[in-house]
Amino acid sequence: MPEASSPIGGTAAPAPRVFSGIQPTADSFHLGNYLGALRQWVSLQDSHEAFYCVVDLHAITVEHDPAVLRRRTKVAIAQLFAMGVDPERATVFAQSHVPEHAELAWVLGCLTGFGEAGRMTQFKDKSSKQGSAGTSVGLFTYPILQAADILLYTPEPGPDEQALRVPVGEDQRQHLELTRTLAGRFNHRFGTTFVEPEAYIPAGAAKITDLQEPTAKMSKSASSPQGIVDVLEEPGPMRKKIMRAVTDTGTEVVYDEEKKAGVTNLLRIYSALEGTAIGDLETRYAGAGYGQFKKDLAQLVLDTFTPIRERTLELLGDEAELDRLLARGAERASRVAVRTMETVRDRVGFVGRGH
Ligand code: ATP
Ligand code: LTN
Repeated sequence: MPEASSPIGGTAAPAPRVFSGIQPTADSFHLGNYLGALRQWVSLQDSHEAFYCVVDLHAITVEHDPAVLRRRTKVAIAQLFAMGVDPERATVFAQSHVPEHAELAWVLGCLTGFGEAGRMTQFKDKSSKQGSAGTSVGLFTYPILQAADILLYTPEPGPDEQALRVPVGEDQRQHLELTRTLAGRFNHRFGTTFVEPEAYIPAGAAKITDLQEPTAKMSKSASSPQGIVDVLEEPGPMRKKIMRAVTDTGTEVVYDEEKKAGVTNLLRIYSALEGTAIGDLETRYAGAGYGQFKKDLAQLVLDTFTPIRERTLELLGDEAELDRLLARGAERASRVAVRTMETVRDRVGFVGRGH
């Protein structure tokens, strides 16, 4: 029997690994990112060897401004630390600092069918918004780069192999399935190299919807400013947005995905932030009306995000320190990525450089 895993630094078997990535495509992360993914990043670092990546290569799959990308990458990193990702325990880095990501993506791309890549729903959504002239090949191969991100950090496969967990929101499930398929295909053709990663999707908070359009995902690129609650938002506007969130006719605070999508979304957010079951919230607000419910929810969101905003601004005030932390993350990530890539090159049949 394999020994139970222990926290990093313990003496038993090594901790399972966790890998996740987020794009620096906005001036702030939002409530959906926080509840669907980032909050798990923080809690998983206690029990896992964690690798967290700001995926700037993915961010150029749509048109971008270089200066804006550079700033957003720094803001993204600062927010991760402000939320509680600990640079001592977790490896936090920028994807472009570790060139093996692009190299493995090429190899995996050569194992991916054209039709298989064409079935990715995120590509279909995003390319329909860009129009065919604006859709890059990079947007098409985006999920393959994501598979490479994850598989570079594979633990050693074998009978006692450690898990490779990937905390993401529900919208990423299909990309995770593709990653598993590609890992299995590579292993089958070239010998067992990768552990198949597992999606780690939080129940309940996996999909937070737009405050103004409660059937659509809250999204950095698609939501209107009124539909999205930014982590770095000022308290005044944040409160207003929640008070103005679309609810439904009627007054009862009850969960009903079909008939009351707006209230249901707010209940999910409340439940995830406070750690209270939805049923208990329904009881608490029975007969109280939407106003009181929204007012309390706004306060809860403010209490959660205000310290994160303040800490982010503080961290951004010391760029030299942020750069130092990024360099350290890149160095740690490279140690793993370089080794995986050496094995991949050898298995695929590339001639060694013969030192
Ligand atoms: P974009 O609109 O640019 O695609 P996004 O807002 O969807 O961006 P991503 O950078 O794609 O954000 O996602 C980062 C992480 O947050 C992913 O793990 C994703 O699953 C999760 N996530 C994004 N939006 C939501 C949401 N509305 N509810 C739950 N999780 C979400
Ligand atoms: N595609 C993801 C971002 C992402 C990612 C990853 C997530 C890129 N590489 C690796 C998990 C693991 C998104 O759009 N949210």
